[in-house]
Amino acid sequence: MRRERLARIILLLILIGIPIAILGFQRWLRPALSPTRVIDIVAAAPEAGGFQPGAFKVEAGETVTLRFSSVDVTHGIALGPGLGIDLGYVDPGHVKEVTLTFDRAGTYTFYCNIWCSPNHWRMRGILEVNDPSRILPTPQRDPVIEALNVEGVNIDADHTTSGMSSPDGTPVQQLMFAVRPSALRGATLSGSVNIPSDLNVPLWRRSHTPAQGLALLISANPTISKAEAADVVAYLWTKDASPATLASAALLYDKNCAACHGQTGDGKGLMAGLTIKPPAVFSDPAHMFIMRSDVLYAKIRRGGMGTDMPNFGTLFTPEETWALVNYLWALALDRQLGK
Ligand code: HEC
Ligand SMILES: [Cu+2]
Repeated sequence: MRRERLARIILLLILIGIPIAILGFQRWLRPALSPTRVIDIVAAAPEAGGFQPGAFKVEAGETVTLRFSSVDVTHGIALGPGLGIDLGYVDPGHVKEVTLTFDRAGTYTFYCNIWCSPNHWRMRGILEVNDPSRILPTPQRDPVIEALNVEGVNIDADHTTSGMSSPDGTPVQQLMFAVRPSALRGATLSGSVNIPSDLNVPLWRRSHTPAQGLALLISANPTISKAEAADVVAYLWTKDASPATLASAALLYDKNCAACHGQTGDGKGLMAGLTIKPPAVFSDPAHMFIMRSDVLYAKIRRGGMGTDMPNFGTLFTPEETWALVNYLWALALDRQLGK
């Protein structure tokens, strides 16, 4: 009788004790033994609370271990901008961790990069790095967006092809292409065409539309056909991106953009029906011929205004954003990827 009770108590101790011991090890002992601070972050779909904690602070120079776990579905965990950290999938009940030291003050974003729910793209948290020697956090000014403000460019202006004319005054019907402009064909044509000097300046192209380039090219080559001129413009707008840049942009695009904009840029991603405004169609050259690279850049970094286009300025570096812009041109203008 007595023995039986003892056995029962021991069994109970084992049943309760082991989980508590494991939990205790993870929660208290491991952080206490670890030379670095361990921060546990629990991921849940945004409607179930998102990341907990959603924001935290570390000191510059401090080494911290971030441990991500999921309580509902599989999430993908990445950290940016400029950290190059993508922890991949975190399945429910599993843990992925990373140990790092931030050498400078700044604000970083940890975010989910797989489509875990319709609200997936709201799934973000803030990691603030304090530098005790410098009280103010580094300001996040973006010279490209500031220049657009100074120029008076409205990056939210409606420039869909259903409008009568594009913001730069080009009548839209002029931009309906019978044949898709092709950077590939343009590359072979470009040697025999008179290319106005502006068109060879990357900064000029960045702040002008392909439609403006097309007009310049046609006036410098009176005998060229519109289709051929469009091919040459397609070549000029895509020639500077290296295959490596496009390959890394493709990874970012597939994870962060394709669910709305479609993998080929056709605007028909899985989430496309759920956005307030339809996602832009990058594979439509008529749409893209009236876009400017710096405006695309600004839009990606700042996001839309109540359109469901998320802001990515806290996720990606300026370089990563330009790579994405180049990738959009590649989708629009038939630049072979990886060549
Ligand atoms: C949740 C859906 C969603 C995701 C994810 C998304 N977008 Fe968008 N995007 C939109 C919608 C909707 C619009 C159209 C409304 C607007 O311009 O604000 C848009 C517009 C844009 C525009 C403006 C283009 C134009 O012609 O006006 C750019 C550039 C853009 N997205 C790039 C991206 C990139 C790059 C990514 C990934 C890093 C991305 N988007 C992810 C929904 C999304
Ligand atoms: Cu997600």
